[in-house]
Amino acid sequence: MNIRRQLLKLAGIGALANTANVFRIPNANAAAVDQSDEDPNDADSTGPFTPVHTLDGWTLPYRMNQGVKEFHLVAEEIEHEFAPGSTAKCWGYNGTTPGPTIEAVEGDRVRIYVTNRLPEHTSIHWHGILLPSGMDGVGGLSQPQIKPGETYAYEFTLRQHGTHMYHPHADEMVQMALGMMGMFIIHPKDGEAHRIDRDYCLLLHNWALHPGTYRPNPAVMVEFDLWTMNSKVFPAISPMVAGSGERVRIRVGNLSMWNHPVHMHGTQFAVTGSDGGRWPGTAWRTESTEIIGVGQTRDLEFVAVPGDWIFHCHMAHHTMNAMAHDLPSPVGVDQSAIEKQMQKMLPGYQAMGETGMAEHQRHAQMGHHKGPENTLPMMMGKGPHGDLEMGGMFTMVKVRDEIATGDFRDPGWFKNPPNSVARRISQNGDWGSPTRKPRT
Ligand SMILES: [Cu+2]
Repeated sequence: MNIRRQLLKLAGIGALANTANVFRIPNANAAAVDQSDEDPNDADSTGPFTPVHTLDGWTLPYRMNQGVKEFHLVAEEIEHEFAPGSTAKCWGYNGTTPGPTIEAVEGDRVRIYVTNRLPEHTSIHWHGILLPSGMDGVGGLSQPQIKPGETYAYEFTLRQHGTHMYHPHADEMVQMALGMMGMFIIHPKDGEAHRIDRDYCLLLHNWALHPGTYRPNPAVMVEFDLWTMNSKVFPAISPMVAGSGERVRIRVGNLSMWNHPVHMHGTQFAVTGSDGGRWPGTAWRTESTEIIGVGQTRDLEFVAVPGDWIFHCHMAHHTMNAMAHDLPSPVGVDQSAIEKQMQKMLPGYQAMGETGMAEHQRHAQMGHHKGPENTLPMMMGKGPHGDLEMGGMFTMVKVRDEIATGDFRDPGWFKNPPNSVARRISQNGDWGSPTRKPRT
């Protein structure tokens, strides 16, 4: 995301043009890295925070106005790309879905302007944030709806820290289905108890962007086409990069319509917090999979170990792109007769699935299955050893010894040390004498 372009865009919003301060992005401090293994909650505070890195997204600049941190969100229709080959008319904030991450510090007084450039009214609810009832953003209850063309101001003092979200509380079904949501990160006022070297955040969402269409369908309740991290699908989701030994936090929020068991390879993470703030050490859990329920956030923390480690939802359909859900299973079915019939109508048609679906990606890449326009193949992505056969909520944590602090660039594929890669022993299915349970 080009931050400069976003700043220029914000500068064009007339209501804020007349101020002494410019919007700026929160800064990292230069505190030393603390890699001790002691209970982080017992450690001395390391002072100011490490700013969050919104995967494939951006942080909303703010400006100071007489001691108040001012932000400006603009609700508007946008053109969004889920991955090259799939774009849609979505609704978001300040040009993107998810909207920019709001980042502030416990104790801050914040004023958030919300301008509505949508064709219908809206409001914003600050999900999980403790505030006066009239600032809660429920249209019709806590405030009048924000009509098209209007700007409202929300103002409150942040009395907590943690991983929070924002979203409309007006025609919520439509507005969230079209992409209106964002993260709201509040750092602890005394700094982190244990320094975090990389602080990522991402929002999980689902979209009913049916094959061949260009606008998500808000009426769909179950059968979604795209499963996203920060509104992107694999392979368009960037890897999360870290240096070996760095302490990494991944903050995950879920404003989709499903719960997502997020699983990470290569390490065990501690679940250390949520929109309830950072949990006491006695409440931490060591896991490799954590269910992020609808409307929940979770902080996952670990010390990075070298390698390419995948990070994905464990619902197997959530790591696929658009597909037909309601067909009979082709596995084990001889489709040769059907294939001949289909080829009369669709030259080049190839039946698939008799031996499983692994051939899908290869066929799609060879052009055998020209899907509808604006539709991604179900399986995508290439690794150093071949097709990855993935899509949707799937990315990688790439950890390298030589990554510099603050470098988020994709380092390419991991070079495994010699004799540490699974290897072929035989190409004969009768090789060896494995113990098998006799048939009765
Ligand atoms: Cu999922």
